[in-house]
Amino acid sequence: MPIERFAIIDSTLREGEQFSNAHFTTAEKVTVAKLLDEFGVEYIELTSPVASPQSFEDCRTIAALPLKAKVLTHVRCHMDDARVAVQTCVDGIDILFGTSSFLREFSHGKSVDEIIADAGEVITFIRDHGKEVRFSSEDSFRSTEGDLLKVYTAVDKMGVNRVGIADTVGIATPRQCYALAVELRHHVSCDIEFHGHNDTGCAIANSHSILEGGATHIDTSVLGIGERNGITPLGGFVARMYADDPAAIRKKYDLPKLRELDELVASLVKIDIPYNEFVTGKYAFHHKAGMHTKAIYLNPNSYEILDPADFGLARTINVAHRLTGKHAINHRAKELGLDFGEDELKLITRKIKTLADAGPLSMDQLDSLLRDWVVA
Ligand code: HCA
Ligand code: CU
Repeated sequence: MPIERFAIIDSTLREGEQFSNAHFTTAEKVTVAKLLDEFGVEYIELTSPVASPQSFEDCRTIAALPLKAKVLTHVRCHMDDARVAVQTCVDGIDILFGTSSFLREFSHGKSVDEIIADAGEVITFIRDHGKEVRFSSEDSFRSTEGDLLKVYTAVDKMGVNRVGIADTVGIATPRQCYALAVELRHHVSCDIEFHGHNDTGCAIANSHSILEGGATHIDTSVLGIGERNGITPLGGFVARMYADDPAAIRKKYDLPKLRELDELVASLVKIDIPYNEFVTGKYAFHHKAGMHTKAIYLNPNSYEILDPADFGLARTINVAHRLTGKHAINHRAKELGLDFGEDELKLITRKIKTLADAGPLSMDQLDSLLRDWVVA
């Protein structure tokens, strides 16, 4: 599958509910789901209907909304859960079973053959109800490759729409992700989903690498919220894909909605958008050093791979500081309707740098200095 044909499974309303500060009301979930749909994610994943009575109702409510995105819920690979999940009218059900030696020893205690047998019953049941089904192996990267491939091959034959690779503990590297997808492609014909935690900051790189290896679906959440420090952030992942092919991503997603999504979810979970958040962080499009700003004025592409305008945002060029340069100052002067010759500009720049050495200058101070220079 060509890399541009990937799909996003946004899990803000499932993995994101596992974020420490998250507690979404039904109305909030509906608002988030609608905005994700307007943005254009292909799937929206919801908390298990078995989690609580309200979670069950919320699945039904969101599944009944007129969304373009397919609605999924997420349950353990267990008939008790599957029976409840099919009653919620979602489009598909993501099921999960741990194959790592840790989980086999310390969690469910089942052998690989027992896992396959249990999965068979659940998958057949879900398919018989006309729903999409995905089988994912929790903690995939600490499972032996032999066990993983055996389970994935078996569930592929049972007719799952997707197998899921889950980096539950955030241990995987981009190279491992790529290699696993390439290997898996030789064994299964269904789609391949990736769910990656971000404990060591590799979630976006892992998502991109695994797509290059042959995966098709990537789990994200708004601002990356989830267990611990979360998973692949929607904005960062979209930025990564945009860097590969801006036109394709502009067509696929309503990019200016990203800011609304980040702001909405940040306020719901009572956090600030991190200053260095991809795309929507306060300083994501700030340019400062003289060498950078000179080039940015001539061609923004020289120091920007993301065009802020595509995301409904604007760049800021910082002029009033000691790293400034005469091009930046000239530009600001022109914005104020002032015209200086080359020699004067050099003098003004030196003066500004000297003043700024004493401490930060405000834009107002800089503007006054430029205006007063004319008068003087
Ligand atoms: C968890 C489960 C999960 C599931 C991922 C998946 C994980 O909360 O521990 O279904 O693919 O990270 O393994 O989120
Ligand atoms: Cu997870």
